[in-house]
Amino acid sequence: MSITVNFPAEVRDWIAANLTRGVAPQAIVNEMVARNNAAELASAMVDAVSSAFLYGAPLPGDKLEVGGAPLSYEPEPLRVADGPLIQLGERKVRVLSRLQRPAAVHLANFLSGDECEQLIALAQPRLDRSTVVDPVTGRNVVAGHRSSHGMFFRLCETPLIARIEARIALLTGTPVENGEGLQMLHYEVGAESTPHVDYLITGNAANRESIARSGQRMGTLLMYLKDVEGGGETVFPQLGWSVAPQRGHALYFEYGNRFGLCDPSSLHASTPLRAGDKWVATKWIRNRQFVPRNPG
Ligand code: PD2
Ligand code: ZN
Repeated sequence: MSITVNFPAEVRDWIAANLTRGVAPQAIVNEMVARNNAAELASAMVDAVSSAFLYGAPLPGDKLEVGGAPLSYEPEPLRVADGPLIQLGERKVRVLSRLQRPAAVHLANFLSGDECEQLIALAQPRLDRSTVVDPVTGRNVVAGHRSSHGMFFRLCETPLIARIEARIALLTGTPVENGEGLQMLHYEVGAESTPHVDYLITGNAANRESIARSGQRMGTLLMYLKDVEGGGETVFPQLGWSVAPQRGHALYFEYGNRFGLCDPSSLHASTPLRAGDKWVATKWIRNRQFVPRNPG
């Protein structure tokens, strides 16, 4: 049986701030109990906020159902056509492998060699240190977990980019407008991206505003623009699965379901590059039209 209790916004935000700072859930419960809260209630409140973080779901409102069904992610099939070959406009791509959870497909021949080289040439002069949103302040900061250099193209910025974005839309069955601008990443020896999920965790105001403007992220397409000589694999630590970059190959994985919950098994990373360099183009796809923070 479940009961509904009041969940004051200031208590919820205090729990969210502590989780964001990395305080262990049990330590937060202990602190609440020390402040004369019932242990079951404190646990339910901390669970509700940490599950919202885990699944990229909105933070709980001012009423909480204690003893109700816990949040959990229900997997859905990939929105990509079946079969070993997929025709995307004038281009035929080959399926190398598929995975059920996270829903993923690894493709060969997604980009031509010439397209890879053109993307690199366009991005090279505009590279900067990669940044991420700081989970505490919501500001853009040079990423501790991302030691690559990067840049973003605007949507359909050049005919080449518009052509590739149309291909991505065909592959994923999503409108071009749902895509964020194409991100280019360049890794040199030693550079890596530590384990993270690509969906937006609702613990900071910048992410919540971004979700309010454009919806949650539901999928990621990684396009590899160059073979790597050592390291630099995209890995999924919860699966023990890794993908070695090869020029023209792409990896598409989906993590957002129709209930707006996201799949924590999509946790992934790029292992430290040991030799050569690595170029990758990333397309993050929202569940509705992407509206940038500073359009223009
Ligand atoms: O470059 C990669 O393999 C990689 C790994 C993890 C890229 C991203 N995440 C990303 O762009 O989100
Ligand atoms: Zn990522």
